[in-house]
Amino acid sequence: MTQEKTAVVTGASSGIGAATARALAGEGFRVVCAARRTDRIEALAEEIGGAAIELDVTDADSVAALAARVDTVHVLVNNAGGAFGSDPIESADPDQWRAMYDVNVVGLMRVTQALLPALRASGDGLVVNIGSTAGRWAYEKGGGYTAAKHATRVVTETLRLELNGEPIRISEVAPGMVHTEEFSLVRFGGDQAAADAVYAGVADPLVADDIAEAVRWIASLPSHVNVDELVIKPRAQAAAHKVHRA
Ligand code: 8X3
Repeated sequence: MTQEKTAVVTGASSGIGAATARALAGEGFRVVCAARRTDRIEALAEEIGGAAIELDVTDADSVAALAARVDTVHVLVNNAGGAFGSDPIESADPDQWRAMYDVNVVGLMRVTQALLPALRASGDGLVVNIGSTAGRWAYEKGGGYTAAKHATRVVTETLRLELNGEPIRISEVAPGMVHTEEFSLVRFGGDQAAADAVYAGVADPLVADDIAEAVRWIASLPSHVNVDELVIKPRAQAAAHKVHRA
């Protein structure tokens, strides 16, 4: 059976998702770019010769509609996610915490559930979950996000256990400080100065392409090689609280 290999990337409208879609297309995959903002994913799909499918990972019908349009998937990159708010636990907004759990954890679970038949149909599937160093350490005013990303990590491990014996690899790529156009801006509710302060004085934070390259590499490995987890930080970041600033 000859077939072009298909990759699905969620959250493909910007940042790590868009860069990963480009990198996988460069690796020869037909990439389904999935996200809410159709104008962006349509432009990206045209650029890389892939397809665009509107997707809201927090909406069960939207996820079902995606699954109905793909019958074979070799690579699923669960990238859709984000941080909302930067309050200490004492004053944190439960709705923001729910929203973070919904997109980073339940959304990932929903998409994975829905695409498992297509991953199995490939005969050689790979799921790459985009986690975070926030799934490895705690920091003040990040409780809702770090809790969600710790969950992403555990869900990834659980899936690997549950699918053991099947021809599906399960990886987590966990980036530290990545300077993308939207991540911090969204976290700080559109406050550009607050978003810029995250990266102030840091000579070279990671960029989306750095993480995309890691996903591309994992997807390029022989089928018996499972990269369980890959933590990637910029040289300037030794730990959550240890970032070298000029
Ligand atoms: C993003 C990394 O440092 O903002 O996932 O938690 S951090």
